[in-house]
Amino acid sequence: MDAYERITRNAAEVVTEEEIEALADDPDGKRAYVGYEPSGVLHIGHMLTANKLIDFQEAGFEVTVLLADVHAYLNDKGSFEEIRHTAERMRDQFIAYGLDESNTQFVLGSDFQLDDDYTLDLHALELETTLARAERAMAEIKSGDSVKVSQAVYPLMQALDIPYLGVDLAVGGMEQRKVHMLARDVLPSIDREPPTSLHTPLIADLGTGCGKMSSSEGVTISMEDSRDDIESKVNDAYCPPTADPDPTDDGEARENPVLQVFEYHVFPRFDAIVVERPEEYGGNLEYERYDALEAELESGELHPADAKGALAEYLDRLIAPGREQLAE
Ligand code: IYR
Repeated sequence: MDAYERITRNAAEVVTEEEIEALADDPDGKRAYVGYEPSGVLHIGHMLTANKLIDFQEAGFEVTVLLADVHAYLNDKGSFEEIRHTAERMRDQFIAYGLDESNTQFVLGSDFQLDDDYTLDLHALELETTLARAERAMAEIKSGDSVKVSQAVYPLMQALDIPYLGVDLAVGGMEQRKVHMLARDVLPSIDREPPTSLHTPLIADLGTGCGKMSSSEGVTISMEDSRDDIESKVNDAYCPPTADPDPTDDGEARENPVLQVFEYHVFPRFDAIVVERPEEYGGNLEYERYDALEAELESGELHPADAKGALAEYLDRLIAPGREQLAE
């Protein structure tokens, strides 16, 4: 797999292909980043973009992880002291998960976002952006109740992080895309380059196959889960024998989250997947590619219960190092 293929595999969107191709061909000094609001422990949402960062490292990029303490504060996630404490604990979990320690720079937002230059540039962006635009950019990150001024400042700071961190490319889930589009539009107004970005898909809730898997609602998998927790969550997961299930009776779109977790979490991190089956049921199955597993689930060769057994096993392997690290 060449650098471009590795970087863009499993991406829902890249902005733009030409820019990413040029970066992939650039021999050195290229940098990608993701920002995370610090929260208790790493969960499957963090792991999805972390997988992408691992792809970037394998393609020769340097990687920055922004532990966005000021953003979490603006998003009402607790006192500043609590958030900062959480941020420090997250670093070790990212390393346990598989980010290459020698090539990952961890930066706290408050290390540079409170500096004079940053603050003045932020005010310059505030002058260039309508409230309505800032609010729209935030719609998928924070929704509901009445909008606070902090929610208008938040996406402008996220845009400004890109030049201040000196990175070439921003990675995030699809819910971050409007912030990155805002960054493309407004940064040139303060003489900064429009940034390149890459977005990972949203994965449906494990239990229902609807909506988006998140730590705040529905079923999620985190580094705190024991092997038994993982097995029971995966056993209860929605997994019809198709990658393209029908909508619910209420017309809500559904995905097959078991297949999605195989595609976006398991296959990128293992060379081959073995599904264990007793001899009388045909013996073990081995897959080197996600497509082959999906095709055999569709054809009936692979039973959902056996797919779930394998999924729990491989998720546990991904989570075990972080779980051990948390226990220290
Ligand atoms: N908005 C992100 C957190 C975040 C991401 C980046 I990239 C930043 O530069 C700053 C914050 C979230 O929703 O978690």
